[in-house]
Amino acid sequence: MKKTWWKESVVYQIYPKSFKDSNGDGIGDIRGIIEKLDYLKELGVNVLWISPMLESPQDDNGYDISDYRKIYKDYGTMEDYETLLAEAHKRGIKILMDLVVNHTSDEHSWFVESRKSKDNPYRDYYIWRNPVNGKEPNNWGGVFGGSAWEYDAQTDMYYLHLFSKKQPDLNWENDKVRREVYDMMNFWCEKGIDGFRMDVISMISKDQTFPDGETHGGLYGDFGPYSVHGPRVHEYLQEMNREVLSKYDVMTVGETSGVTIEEAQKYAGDDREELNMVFQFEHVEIGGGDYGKWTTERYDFKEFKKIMIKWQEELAGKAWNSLFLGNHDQPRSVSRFGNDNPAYRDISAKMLATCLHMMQGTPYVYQGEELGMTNIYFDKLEDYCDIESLHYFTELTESGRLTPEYMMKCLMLRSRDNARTPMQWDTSAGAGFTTGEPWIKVNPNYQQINAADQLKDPDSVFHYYQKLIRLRKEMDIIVYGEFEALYRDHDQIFAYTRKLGSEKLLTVCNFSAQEAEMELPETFAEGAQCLITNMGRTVFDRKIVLNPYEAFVLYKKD
Ligand code: TEU
Ligand code: CA
Repeated sequence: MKKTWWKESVVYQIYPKSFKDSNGDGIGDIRGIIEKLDYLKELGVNVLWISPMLESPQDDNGYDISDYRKIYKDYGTMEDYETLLAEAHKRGIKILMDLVVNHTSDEHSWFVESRKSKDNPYRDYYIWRNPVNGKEPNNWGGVFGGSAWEYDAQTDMYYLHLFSKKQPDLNWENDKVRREVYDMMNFWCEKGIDGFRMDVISMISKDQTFPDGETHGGLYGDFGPYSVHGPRVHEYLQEMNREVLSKYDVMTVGETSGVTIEEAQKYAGDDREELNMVFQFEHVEIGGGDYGKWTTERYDFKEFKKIMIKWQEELAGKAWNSLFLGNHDQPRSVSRFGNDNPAYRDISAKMLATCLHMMQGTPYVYQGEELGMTNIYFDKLEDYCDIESLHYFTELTESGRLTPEYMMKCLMLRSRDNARTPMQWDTSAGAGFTTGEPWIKVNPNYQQINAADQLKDPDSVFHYYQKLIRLRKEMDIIVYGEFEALYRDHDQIFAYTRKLGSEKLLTVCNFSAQEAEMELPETFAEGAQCLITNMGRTVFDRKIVLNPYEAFVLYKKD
């Protein structure tokens, strides 16, 4: 297998609004990130993916960009950004920019021009369609609820927005749009960034006939089959690769929700000149009910295990995996896949980290995950800030599909705001995130869960992550070893081996709050060395009774 730095990296995702506020206005900023670079260095990560920091009216916290060459004023200046790049590079840390080019903000100058008239030179930068029978051009619903089309009286036409109406979709069919995007990417590469995380890159090409989608009993039609992995997406990415990516030593990861194994190989296959890897979402989309993610049902462990194993096995030798359990759109991983009850919080956070970080692929740590930060469980609608949560609360309760009480429970478990509460740095007011009033409430458990305490405690979740990251740096087998699943049908245990030459590794994780019995595979029953354990186990007999959420990794060299 070809060795490259991005296969050997551990990425840390920063959500800048909630990471560290340096000037007391309650909003995280670039100076704040610079202050914490030493913390990240100590954790051991070597790549940062920072969610969008460009000029934006913040309808979707920066995923609505109004100027691709300007830093958002509340985050700082271009000079601050250049300092951040230099300071990160000094510490051996690379920076990925979040590239949001499926859509812009409606306040971007291109859209301001585009909506002015049908013959404006920027008209075709976006997707405009005539009304059909006085209504929307088709039945597509947007990802945040409502129709995906917005009527614009100025020219009596509709524009497409797969996300909020303040996020009009760019028209990638237009050569000029693609040229603008590549020029902008080159601009940032020249500035010295080290790669891109590409926002909903799988949606940039749309079926130009814009057919109605299936409603599956819901209010709107599904645009999926016509604009996810659309007809020209691979052609565009190959062009982007020629025009930009191939000219620099950059790392790329595409956000491709709904991607299948076959499709992932097209985006990120070793032999294709598109992206380095993609995010697949099957494991975080388990258990979608009639209303997608809005359900209180807990995930099914066996289903989860099956999906994780499938991606390990089927991409092996063909494309590279990205490994994650959380991000800024997902609930906190310990609350969702582990157990955030104080009795099990630390131990299950460590178990989840063990399971993920010993797999093949590039691991992504979402800010605060290295502390075992949990969901916030807001019980008042006023506390929520995210447009997705607020839009769906209205849409699903007003249409009588879900009761307000049930929807509040869904939000507690699934709202994106769970991941967006401020980083918990210490026990001071504002959790050390801000000296002012934070833009979103701090989780009150910052007194128990915070970086300052964990840095002092050698047994903390932080130090456990630090060790996992160090092991990956030191051992090729963790990066390149061949994956093999064990006990596939066990309903509590997730276990697998890795193999490289004469080296072998065994990872064992108990995903349940009950004890679990197992038998060690023969090779590991004698003379194996324990690389890491979340419970201090020292005896590894043939028969083992695992404690709730116990995890360990054994190593053997023949
Ligand atoms: O997310 C894409 C996406 O599909 C998400 O909307 C996802 O389905 C949803 O968050 C699950 O609840 C990306 C960004 O990660 C997200 O933050 C943006 O809101 C979105 O694109 C639009 O740019
Ligand atoms: Ca600030």
